[in-house]
Amino acid sequence: MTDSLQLWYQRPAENWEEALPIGSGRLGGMIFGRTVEERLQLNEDSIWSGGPMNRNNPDALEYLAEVRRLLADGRLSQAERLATMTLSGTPECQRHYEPLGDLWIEIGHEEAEVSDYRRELDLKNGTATVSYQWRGERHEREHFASYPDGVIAVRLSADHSNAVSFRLRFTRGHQRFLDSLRTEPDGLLVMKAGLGGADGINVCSMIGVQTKGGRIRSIGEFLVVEDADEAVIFIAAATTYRHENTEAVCRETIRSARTRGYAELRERHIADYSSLFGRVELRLGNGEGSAAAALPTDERLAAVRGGFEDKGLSALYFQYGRYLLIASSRPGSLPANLQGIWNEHFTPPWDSKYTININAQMNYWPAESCNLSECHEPLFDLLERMRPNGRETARRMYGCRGFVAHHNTDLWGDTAPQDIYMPATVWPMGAAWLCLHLWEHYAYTLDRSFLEKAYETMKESADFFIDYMTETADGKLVTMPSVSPENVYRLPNGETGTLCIAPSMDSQIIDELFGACIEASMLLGIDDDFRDLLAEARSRLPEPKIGRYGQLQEWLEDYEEEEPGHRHISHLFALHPGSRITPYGTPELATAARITLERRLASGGGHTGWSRAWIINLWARLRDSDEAYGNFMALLRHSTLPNLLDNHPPFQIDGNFGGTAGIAEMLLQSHEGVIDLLPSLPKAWGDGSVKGLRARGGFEVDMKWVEGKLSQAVIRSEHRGICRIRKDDSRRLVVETDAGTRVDAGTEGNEITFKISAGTAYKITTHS
Ligand code: FUC
Repeated sequence: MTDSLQLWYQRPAENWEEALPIGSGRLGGMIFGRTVEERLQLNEDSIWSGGPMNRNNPDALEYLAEVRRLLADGRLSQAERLATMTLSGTPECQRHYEPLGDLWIEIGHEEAEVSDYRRELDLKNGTATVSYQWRGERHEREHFASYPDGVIAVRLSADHSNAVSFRLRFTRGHQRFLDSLRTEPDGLLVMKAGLGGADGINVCSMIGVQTKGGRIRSIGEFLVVEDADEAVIFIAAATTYRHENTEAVCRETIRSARTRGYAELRERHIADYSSLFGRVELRLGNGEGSAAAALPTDERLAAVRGGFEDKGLSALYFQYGRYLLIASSRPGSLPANLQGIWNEHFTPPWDSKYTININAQMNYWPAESCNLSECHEPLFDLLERMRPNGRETARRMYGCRGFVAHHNTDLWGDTAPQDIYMPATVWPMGAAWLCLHLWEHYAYTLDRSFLEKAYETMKESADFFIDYMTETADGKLVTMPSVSPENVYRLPNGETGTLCIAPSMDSQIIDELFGACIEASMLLGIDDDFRDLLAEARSRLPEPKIGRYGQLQEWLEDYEEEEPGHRHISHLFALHPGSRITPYGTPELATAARITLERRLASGGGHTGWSRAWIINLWARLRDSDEAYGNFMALLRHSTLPNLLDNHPPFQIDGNFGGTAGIAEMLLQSHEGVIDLLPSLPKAWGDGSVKGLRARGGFEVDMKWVEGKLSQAVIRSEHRGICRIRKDDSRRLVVETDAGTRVDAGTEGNEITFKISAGTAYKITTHS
């Protein structure tokens, strides 16, 4: 049976890019599905090298005025030369993420003797299975990562008795990166490692085996299972980042898992996981994709690369993004990093940490719209850890109040600049952008007590900019120095530079941040004076400008771009994820944004997975369904690995999350205070339905469409209030309660408005 919510393959994974991810937010595993020697590549989210550091550059404040003066005088290269020394972190690099290790299960079933092989990841239950025929026996392995029980569990079984035998070994960097490894007589393997660096983290991991029938022996580094009817492997890990006695924690986790047993753990896992995953359903097309679903996922992807339309794969990709967020970000875990939690490298690309000039934020774009609001929480916890550090950075490096972060952070919430790399390093906007996620969470949930706390954080970020911004001769308030991530401009004399005054993105982020603080303070009925101060400052921010090509300007000046197809599209922040530029509200700016996108794409833009994913969201906001869809296809064709993980290249998870968010954005928008049903529905998705998407204002929305047009929507809210819906064509919208009572809806321009009571479902139908 092939379910449309499965990724499946007919061969074991040859490499990491083909293996399948499972995760509980804190623990992660990549399953290769091999039959001779299985590899489970393991991660724990707090395995990072080294302790917290104070990297604030002690010389920054002394030279800040000089950097500013050089910049204002147009002496760019001198400004940059000084900034590389004074405005970088000391040392330049934050901490990095590392793997837990590998579990090797030596089974010895030679591939030549294996038939009827299937490896699958079931998104409905959050389980991964490998099954095959070997010498007349059916063998199966099932895996899941349990959030409620804090373990990864693997069950090995066969349809014959005494048929389960294997040898098990744990390695960490070929045993170069661990301090002790020992087995205990009752089928337990214990590993300990110090992760290096002053005040560094230590990890303990335990692997516990339980069998039905047969024998378990502990020999040297190995656990040996012989002639069992069934065996279960439980994997626990804990670090000193969270626990003092990691060994006791692991021992208790394994003890409790063994006591409950596999079946109960599995039941608890599925109940927990599906309570999140099951909130949203998406069907694209009329089931005509089911023939494609009978193909293995890698073959489906290859067919799409060849131009085949596979709506089912698009829906699968969407749900996979939701699966990955649940698997890499749960309350209490660290946020999803550049690789989610799945990383096999000891020195991973970009340290597998948090790049906060786009990537970490993109990871959370689907959190609210795709009904996984609680998966957003780890990002807020990280932001709170950044706050005291960012306060220190603001004071020490810039002499400012408030708190600041630059373009990277790590598990300690480090806020000093990262790298000595001018296109990225000097950018004081990371925390401000993250603060907007707090506001988004409130906008979707209307959780007032959350807002009360979040407001203090947002306000402290705003405080920084009140102090950091300087005034230009014509009275504008500008960030200085800063960069437009990570692009380079060219001056008429051929000189190139990055450091600048008020790149467009900065003004746009500050505009949204101040706007959010103003609204929040009004909602909470506090801080009148501060609100006035912000409103005044906000009115003096540089406005978005249209440049010589009709494009939205990336910088305050209409500079030429050194690389017009650059992957970052920072100056379209106000279109997405911001909300200041909209086709209805600011048509000229929306046109300029379109020209910017066209120029980027014509010059080879969208070449990294996340860049392509951002472009999808931007087109969806411009209500251009053809472009949104075309770029989504390009994401599948050019930036997706056989296991459907995003390929920057290399693997980086943001494209998955951005792609999923982009699909939600095509189906439903709510950033203008009005609910927009199917604002950017691709023609290719002619008929379909979706259940459980979320809209700002506390709404949950189901929709059905036929031949590209809405046929019915159902809207629910846990809050009473006013519901505004955009009406996009001449058809009438009729609103009824679920009990069938007609609801009076006012029409104004292209909107209908009606009162909504908490807990009632409202059905909206279209009539010509
Ligand atoms: C930013 C991007 C790169 C990459 C890195 C992790 O620096 O410009 O493309 O995604 O983050």
